[in-house]
Amino acid sequence: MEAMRILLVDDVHLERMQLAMRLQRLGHVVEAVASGQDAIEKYPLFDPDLLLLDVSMPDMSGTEVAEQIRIKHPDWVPIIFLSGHDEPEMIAKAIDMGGDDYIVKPVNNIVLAAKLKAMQRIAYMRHQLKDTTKSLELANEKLSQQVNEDGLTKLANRRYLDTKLTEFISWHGRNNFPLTLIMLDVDHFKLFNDHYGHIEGDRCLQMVAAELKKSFSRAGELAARYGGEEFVVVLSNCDKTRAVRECERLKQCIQKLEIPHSKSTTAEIVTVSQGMVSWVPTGLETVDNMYQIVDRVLYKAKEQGRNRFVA
Ligand code: GH3
Ligand code: MG
Ligand code: MG
Ligand code: MG
Repeated sequence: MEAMRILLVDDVHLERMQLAMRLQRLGHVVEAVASGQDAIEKYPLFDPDLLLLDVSMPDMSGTEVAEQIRIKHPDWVPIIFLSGHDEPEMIAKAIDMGGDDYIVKPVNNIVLAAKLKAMQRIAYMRHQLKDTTKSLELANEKLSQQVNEDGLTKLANRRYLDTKLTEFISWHGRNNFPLTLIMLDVDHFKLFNDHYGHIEGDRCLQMVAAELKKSFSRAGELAARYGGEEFVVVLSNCDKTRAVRECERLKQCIQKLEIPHSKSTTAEIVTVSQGMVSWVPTGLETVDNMYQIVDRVLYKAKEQGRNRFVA
């Protein structure tokens, strides 16, 4: 049996000393105290693996001590009560009050060792369960993040965008608030890839995405990768006046990145074109309807010479 840190509480000096010695002989580290108050004070300092608690003590009974420790320290530590009484009601009550087991005095050595072993086994299984639960929670968290995230840019992905936009449409429809949808497309990106290579192309998308993430990180704002070199921004409760300002600001932000693009036929740097729609939804629009509409507007921005937005 592995050594345990045992906090022993008994008001009778001789009994306490004898039991402490026997526990030490079994290889355990023992802290022995004479009252419930001492036990409560010692508990956090000693940090025991197990409590041996005398039930009958003058100032504070063992069950009261157990109750207080259970309230103060939610992290479970096994408690074994010690008592000269072997009436079934006493045993049942002690266990009701938060005890895990009960040993009748005089304490028999074999029974003591066996019960310590049982508690140790439970504590060990509990630790294992906790570890497993923790790693499952972490894995779960990571997974649900990955499900909604685009791997390259770490922006929300298309799947998340579809879900959120659907919610936004019905909420704004119900509340009669304006909703804004912006679709952006990197200009001459095929030429960029052809000239600088796919890796640089990926880096360029990451930089544009980081800018979007920074620009639209408040509540009610969502930036997502729609697909390829196309992104979508959704702005809750945003009318056309504000949306125009946002598009202009975004255009400037991307320009300020000054990502060289020597093969662009419209600028020397990477730019984006944007299509924007602001409307008060009826609530019946589908996301595909809306993508189609905003894509048509984006096409106009391309036609008109790129590095601009059309509303
Ligand atoms: P336009 O200004 O009209 O938008 O021209 P464009 O060249 O940007 O448009 P086009 O749709 O012809 O090309 C888009 C290019 O984007 C083609 C495709 O290879 C590239 N692309 C799409 N996804 C990725 C990606 O994840 N990484 C990289 N490096 N390139 C991508
Ligand atoms: Mg006593
Ligand atoms: Mg495109
Ligand atoms: Mg493009």
